Amino acid sequence: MAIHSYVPEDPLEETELPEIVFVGRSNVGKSSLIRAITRGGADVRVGKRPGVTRWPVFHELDGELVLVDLPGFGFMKGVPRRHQERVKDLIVEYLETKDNILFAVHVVDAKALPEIAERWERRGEIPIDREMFQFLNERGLDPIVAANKIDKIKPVRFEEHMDRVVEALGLFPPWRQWLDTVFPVSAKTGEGLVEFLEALQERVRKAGHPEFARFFRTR
Ligand SMILES: Nc1nc2c(ncn2[C@@H]2O[C@H](COP(=O)(O)OP(=O)(O)OP(=O)(O)O)[C@@H](O)[C@H]2O)c(=O)[nH]1
Ligand SMILES: [Mg+2]
Repeated sequence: MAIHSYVPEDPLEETELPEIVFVGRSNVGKSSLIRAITRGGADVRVGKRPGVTRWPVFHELDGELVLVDLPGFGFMKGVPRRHQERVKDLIVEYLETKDNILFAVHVVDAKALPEIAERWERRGEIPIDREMFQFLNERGLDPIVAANKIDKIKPVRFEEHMDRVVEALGLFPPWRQWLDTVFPVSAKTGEGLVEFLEALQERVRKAGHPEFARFFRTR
């Protein structure tokens, strides 16, 4: 497959091609995951130039389907709050405006999410990931959750930890009842990627594009 990675001038106007959007907080591993599922084919560094870092990066597969690496929302180290707000607005506008999105992949840091969410709840606030997950559902974007960085979770704690991950998203535990929605993965070790790729195949078929399943082969 041929992959063309680029930063579009105006992401809202850019393309009529079907898209799969990758959304999630900063640093959860959106770009790493895109790199992993394309077996390194996607050049995820294109967005890393100063000034364009916080803009969506498009990875066009065979000129037919676009994987959109949206900028990370929420806290970003060393980035002014005003800018963080602008990024969030851009993401919401993007998800509200575009009508060529097949579905969304909501990437979370499975290791860090429970504690972050529990901290927000103690302050009486709705965790931002729960808000985003609900928004994606309401918007009809049929989100699939990539619970990334599972290599950082102690195996003996895994089940209990994943229950807290789904709770952070507003879903009821046990997490195993969400096996068609929540996929524990590690972009670093490759764990869980086969199941995640199979889910992507199923989703593009469901979205009426069986021809795109070839982009997500498991070998
Ligand atoms: N241990 C571990 N680290 C990971 C994994 N995936 C990504 N990382 C690391 O997490 C950091 C962030 O990864 P990125 O892929 O840049 O995250 P991102 O969501 O694209 O971040 P932004 O573009 O800033 O929003 C990097 O240091 C990665 O090496 C994983 O599965 N396990
Ligand atoms: Mg990134």
